[in-house]
Amino acid sequence: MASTRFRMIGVGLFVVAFSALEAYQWDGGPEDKAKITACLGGNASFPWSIVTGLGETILGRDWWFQAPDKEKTSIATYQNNHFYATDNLGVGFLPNAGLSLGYARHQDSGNYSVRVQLHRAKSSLVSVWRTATLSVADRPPATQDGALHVTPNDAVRDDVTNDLTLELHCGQFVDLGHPPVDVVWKTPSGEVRNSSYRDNGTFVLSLSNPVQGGIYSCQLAPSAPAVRCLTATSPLNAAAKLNVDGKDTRLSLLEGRLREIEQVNKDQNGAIEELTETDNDVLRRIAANCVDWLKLDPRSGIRTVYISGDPITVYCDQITDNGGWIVFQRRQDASVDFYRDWADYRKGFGDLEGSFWLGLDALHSLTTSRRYQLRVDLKKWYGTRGYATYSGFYVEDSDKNFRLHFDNFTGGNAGDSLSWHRGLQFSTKDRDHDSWSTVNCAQKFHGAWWYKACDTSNLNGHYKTSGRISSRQGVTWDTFGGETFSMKFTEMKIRPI
Ligand SMILES: [Ca+2]
Repeated sequence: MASTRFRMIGVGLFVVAFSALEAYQWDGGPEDKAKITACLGGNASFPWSIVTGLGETILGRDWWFQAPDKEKTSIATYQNNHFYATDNLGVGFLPNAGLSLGYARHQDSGNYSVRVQLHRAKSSLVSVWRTATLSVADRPPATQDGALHVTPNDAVRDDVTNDLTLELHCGQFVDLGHPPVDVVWKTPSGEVRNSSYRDNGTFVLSLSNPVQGGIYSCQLAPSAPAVRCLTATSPLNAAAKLNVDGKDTRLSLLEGRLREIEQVNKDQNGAIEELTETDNDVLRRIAANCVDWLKLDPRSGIRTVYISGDPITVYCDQITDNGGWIVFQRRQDASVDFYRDWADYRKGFGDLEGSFWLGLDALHSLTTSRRYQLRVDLKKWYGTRGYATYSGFYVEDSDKNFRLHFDNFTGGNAGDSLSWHRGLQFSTKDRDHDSWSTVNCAQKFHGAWWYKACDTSNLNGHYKTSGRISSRQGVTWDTFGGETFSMKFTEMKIRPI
């Protein structure tokens, strides 16, 4: 008995000593020695995160790679707020201690590990590790419920031609960097349509009015290459029945709704013609944002909104998520230089129909006139789209250097790369308000942003003409491609809550 009790006390002491030693905690990411599979040509990520204990400070992070039967090599480090990747093939930093890889190749299979170096108050340096094994395989892409899936999407009316179209969506693919395959559509009458239109990971078939009812199917094209994630004999296929005959169909409902809107517009146009000049001014002043404009004119375009009687010329996006968005930033080509000074960022620059920055003074006026949500839309060079939304967005005035505020990240497949910047002041190349005393982040990263030291997003960065970059000065959103992946297209927009 005595000997048993002695052993139990011994175990208890050991546990106390062990937990004091292991004060840090891993918080998220693959478990140690986890097995991860990536699609050939696709992305893989290890979103490791570590929480330090009392008296612990993270000094550095290193990532290592070891291919089977090869030496372990360093692939990236993070020191002094900088991420350095030794290989430029889409290696990216995820917040805290995570790593992302793009364009996975067979030779990328192997062990990936992160080493975090901690400094403890009483002792010296401690290194802690976590490892996961990546297998890059030719396998089917991720789809909804493991199969292609056909869904009718919202009917959309074209701004220009006024035609009503209905989209059928087939599949939901992970981002592979390239369209990996194509699908073949069959209409109810047996017509075969090859669709190469692919949007947001989904194959799209557009149908114009009048829409034929019956069964539509999509399946992988027989010519789909056996490379990347698919085999030529992949059985994935799907079908959906589209009923357009009854009055209760979705399409008919939407047509009816559009007719109602058209009638409202006609009524309003009639009313506007009868108004006096004074009444017109009153009517225009009612349009304080793009939701107001949506009721007057459902098309996207340049509009004037009024804040306390002052006009602001803006671009209204009336398509995205049912419209009503004031766009205040757009990048779509390199035609407009975004490496500009404080005065330019205050008053705005560029072309509202092209690439532009609306201006910080206007953004302050708009976002403090009422409560707004923020939406960020992103598009990669191979077409994959992402977005992120935030509630309660506003910026303070010039005296506060347009400090950034919002309540919460409210979702979106691009992930949250802005919360790190919450509460920070805006900086430009000539006005350094960042938190890095010896460096001007706007100069270092060739942009203008709510920099800290320095960024997890940089949408006013240097516009590049391809996705992968080495300088980290690009148009970046770390949780959507990493900090070495520059976007092809961005929009920042606001809508009243
Ligand atoms: Ca600085």
